[in-house]
Amino acid sequence: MKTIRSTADLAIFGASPAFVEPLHVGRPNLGDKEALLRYTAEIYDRRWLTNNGPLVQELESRIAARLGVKHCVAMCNGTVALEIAVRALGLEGEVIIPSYTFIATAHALHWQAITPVFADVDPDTHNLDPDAVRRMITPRTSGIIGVHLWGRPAPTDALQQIADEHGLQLMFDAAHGFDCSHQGKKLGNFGRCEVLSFHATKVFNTFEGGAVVTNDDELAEAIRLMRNFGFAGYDNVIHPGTNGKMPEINAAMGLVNMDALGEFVCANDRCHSQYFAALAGVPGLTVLPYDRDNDPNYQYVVVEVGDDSAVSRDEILAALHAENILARKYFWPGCHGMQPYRDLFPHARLVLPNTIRVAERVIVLPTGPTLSEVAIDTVAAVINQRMAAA
Ligand code: T4K
Repeated sequence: MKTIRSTADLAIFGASPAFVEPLHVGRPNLGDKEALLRYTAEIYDRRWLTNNGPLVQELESRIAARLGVKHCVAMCNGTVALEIAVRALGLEGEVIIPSYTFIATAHALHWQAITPVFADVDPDTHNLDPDAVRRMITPRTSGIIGVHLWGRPAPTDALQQIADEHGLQLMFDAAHGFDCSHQGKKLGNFGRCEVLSFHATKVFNTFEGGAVVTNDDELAEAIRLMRNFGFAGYDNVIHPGTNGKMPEINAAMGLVNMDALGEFVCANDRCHSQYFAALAGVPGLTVLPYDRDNDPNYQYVVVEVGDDSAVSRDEILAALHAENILARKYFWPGCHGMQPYRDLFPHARLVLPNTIRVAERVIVLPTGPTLSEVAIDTVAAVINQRMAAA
């Protein structure tokens, strides 16, 4: 098998894929291995493995300080963090969310017998369209969950205004937005609370993990109780709760990765810039830009295949997959097209024209510290070659 070392090699790879090892979207970012092993030995010796251990507390303090929020409550994953936040806000009935998001945003509601109501997105930003949100409000609506998709800020002011006008709760799914800013503040400071994901595929990972961040003291207190079955000391349960705790080993990974976060973001920025330049002149393709003023983490390299493209999104994807470049079509087909929502709301698509359009156009490309310049050149060359062959 031939591994492509330069774009010139493309001419001769013939039936062999460009990469022997697949190129993945979401390859984990890893900090210093020795530091992780030292933390692991410490955990072992201390025999304190979970239940609000010292490393979890240290990680929470560091995240809160970094984001400039009063409270960070670390969790076992982002989905449970969403579920707990939804419950702590007392959401019920219907909650408005985008359909164009990872399925966890919808499931966190449905799992608690709350109806997710899908509002359309702005086709330029891929984030909730405030006018579409207004149209979906009913007497049963109790809240809105905005998603900062790709780490690009949702329209926080417009959503807050709608929430205030209608007496609704507003929270954000900031799973993609760790360490990104908006209006001079880090994401995490908007709505009543925001939810982070530290999954392996995220810019900052704790293997699995997540957190709720908030500036609201009472809410933070309730969320802390709910994370640990409602315990307020030995034998004293004062609140309904679940098990959302982050283990110490995950917090150790977080502390290690926190020290390397700057390098991860730098590598993502390098990849994004290189793709941006390499695909700039290709008719029909747009690499989504990030606003440097918002401290983007550049975790997602999102390419939109326009109507003027000679080749369809799926044809480009097939060409990439044939070369072992495992690009993805996040978040196709939108939550409304997945179960149980497809059966529950068969007409949802009628109010989601932009969602459908965007979901049919997006390709997410591999990125991150493991990607060399040659690899990115090769990915771009495969795309260019497929476009030229049309
Ligand atoms: N809200 C939003 C907006 C989200 O995007 C997410 C998660 C959540 C909420 C929920 O947060 P968590 O409960 O997950 O903390 C992945 C992630 O599993 C998911 O965390 C993430 N969003 C979503 C966008 O992406 P999949 O279905 O794409 O995962 P998978 O297994 O296909 O992995 C993606 C790629 O990463 C593959 O090409 C292989 C590579 N990979 C993956 C893992 C786990 C590795 O190379 N090494 C690994 O260890 O969902």
